[in-house]
Amino acid sequence: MSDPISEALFARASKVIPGGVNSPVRAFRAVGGEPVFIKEAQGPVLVGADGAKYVDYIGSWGPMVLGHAHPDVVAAIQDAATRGSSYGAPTESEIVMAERIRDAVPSMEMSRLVSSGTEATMGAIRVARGYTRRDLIVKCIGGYHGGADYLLVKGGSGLATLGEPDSAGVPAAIAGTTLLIPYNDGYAVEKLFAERGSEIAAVIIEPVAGNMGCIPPDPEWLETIRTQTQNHGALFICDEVMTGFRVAWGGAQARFDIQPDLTCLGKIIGGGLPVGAYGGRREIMEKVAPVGPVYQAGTLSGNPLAVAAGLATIEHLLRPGVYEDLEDKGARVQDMLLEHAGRAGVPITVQRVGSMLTAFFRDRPVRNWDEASDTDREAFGMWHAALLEHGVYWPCSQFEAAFVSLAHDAAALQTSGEAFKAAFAAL
Ligand code: HOZ
Repeated sequence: MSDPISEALFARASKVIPGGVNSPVRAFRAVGGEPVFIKEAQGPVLVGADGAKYVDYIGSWGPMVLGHAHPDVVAAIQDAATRGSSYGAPTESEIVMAERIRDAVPSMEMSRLVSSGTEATMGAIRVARGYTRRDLIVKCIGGYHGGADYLLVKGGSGLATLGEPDSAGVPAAIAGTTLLIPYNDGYAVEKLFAERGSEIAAVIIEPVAGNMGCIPPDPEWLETIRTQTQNHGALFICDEVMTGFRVAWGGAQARFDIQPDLTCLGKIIGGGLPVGAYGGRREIMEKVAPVGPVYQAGTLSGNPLAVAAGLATIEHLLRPGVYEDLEDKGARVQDMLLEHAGRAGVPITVQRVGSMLTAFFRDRPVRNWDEASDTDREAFGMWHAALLEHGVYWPCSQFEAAFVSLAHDAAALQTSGEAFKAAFAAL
């Protein structure tokens, strides 16, 4: 339920922007409404076009781990901007970023900065293909790794939300280079490698699925992917665009003890500005141009403003107790959801890893895409609308993770609890 000002803006936007939005997940299609337009944000709060305030659980789909307009991040961006916004030449800050990444995520001995998570996964896959001299990649049904053609096959996120898991415009020959496995299914991994192992360049997964809602990984499944890729000369790519610096300082690979060959980052390392990174073992990353034959480039790669915002964010995350705080806040939101759903007799399952979580509208756990899609999305849509009325901006799809930030203070959590109570009671 949007306000009259957002309605007018949406009507105007729809005339000049497809669907009125610059990314489909923002369109509220899955919850049967129209998007609330945002005019500003501060800490845990989004301010709508009409001035209404909402406790924000989208967090720009992941980057805003410190909350909005954090003073350190704002100062870093302002300071960088006074020294020029792009040079197209290397800077010391990019080295600091690569060193920080390597220190936090030791599997990323070398990394390359790009301008989005999509570019990061594209870069990692091209390197994997160049390194192995193979074409096939493996992804999960319901997994989402950005907008590259060969990744828009049985995709999660907006593709799942719109019910169009395979995008038009992707040539069949390109889609044919992508093989699929269900999330958390070790047997499927073994079977696929037994059949086509010598053709597979890489398996790419979200180590915590976030684009079909939040689904934690089975440790045995991760182990199977590691073993099978190693045995068959393929690479294991962890897409940590969402989980990097989010579920632990070292990302999901630290939390779940994974040793990937390549890792993709984004979101948090840009502090809300457009950044991505891919990296891994030196021997693999030295295939990247100009040292190696795998070409990848970008005018704005390592952009000084984005790197400044990212470094300011990461510096903050080095402070003691930060991840415990995120864990506590995430657990508090989970507890409130379960308490108020329980009282209202609404069957939900809340799945959480640290400060990312999903309230699935079903009474059993969700381990893969089939189970994520077996949820009561009509109830979710009504709940979402009721939350907005009570001042909470929850991700507008059952297939997206919600994000809690360090800025979610007692007042934000109290507003959230009251909104959860009212929204579940209204169902
Ligand atoms: N990974 C993000 C949400 N699942 C992408 C956001 C977008 O598509 O706009």
